Amino acid sequence: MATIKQILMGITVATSVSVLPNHSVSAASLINFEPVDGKFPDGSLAVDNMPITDQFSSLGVTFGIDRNLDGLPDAGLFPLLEAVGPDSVAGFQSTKGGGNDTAAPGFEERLGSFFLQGFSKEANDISLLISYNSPTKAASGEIWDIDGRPGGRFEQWEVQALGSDLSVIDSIVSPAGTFPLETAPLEASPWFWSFDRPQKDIHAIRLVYTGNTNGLVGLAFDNFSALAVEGSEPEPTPVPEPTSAIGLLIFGAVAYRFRKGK
Ligand SMILES: [Ca+2]
Ligand SMILES: [Ca+2]
Ligand SMILES: [Ca+2]
Ligand SMILES: [Ca+2]
Repeated sequence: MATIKQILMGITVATSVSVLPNHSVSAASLINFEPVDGKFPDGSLAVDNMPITDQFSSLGVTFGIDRNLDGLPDAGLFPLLEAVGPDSVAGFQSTKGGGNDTAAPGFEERLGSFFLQGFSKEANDISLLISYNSPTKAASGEIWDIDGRPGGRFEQWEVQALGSDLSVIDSIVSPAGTFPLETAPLEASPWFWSFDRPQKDIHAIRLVYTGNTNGLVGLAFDNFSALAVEGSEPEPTPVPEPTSAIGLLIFGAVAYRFRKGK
């Protein structure tokens, strides 16, 4: 007769199979531009105003600027790392945070210490391009501080997903920034966007400015989830509860008796 130990061994095997990890998408694909021990994944030191290009290539993406909108990064143009808080270069003005590059109250942790900004404050220098080594099905990210201006002027963005031929296959348009800034919901705050396609056909993502302000346009970009919509990652398969282990024990005992009775 099968001993209790043998039955329990069977349960152990069943249990270890049922909790095989399902970590194909992990939080590691979230790029928040926060260095770990001062460094980015490629080992480079994080320095304010440094160009961001291939520091995150180990996560399957590279960053560039696509001024001529051909889907390819333009030589000599690149987005720049920007440190939170007032310093020599400002990424965005904040009336709610009390100074340049400062998040509205409640969003400080979300912004962290660094974010990404465009090459300059000209509209065509801030078409951020994120190129994939291999296509993705989904992605998400945040554009911060979409401002309004007096006289009905506003900042606005179109986030574009580019297909295999680098044409636009999907797009999302942001809300228009509102004025006055003191009561504007997007002032010094994030606007979250996401794509979730039926198949892996996103080869690049591009942010194009569609607002109607004249000059002095800023881009502040953060919390890019390269391979999945942030927060939608699959949960690890739960460990079977004790009741199901008992069920297995009963099943094992019944199966043994059935075999023995044959
Ligand atoms: Ca950040
Ligand atoms: Ca280009
Ligand atoms: Ca700054
Ligand atoms: Ca602002």
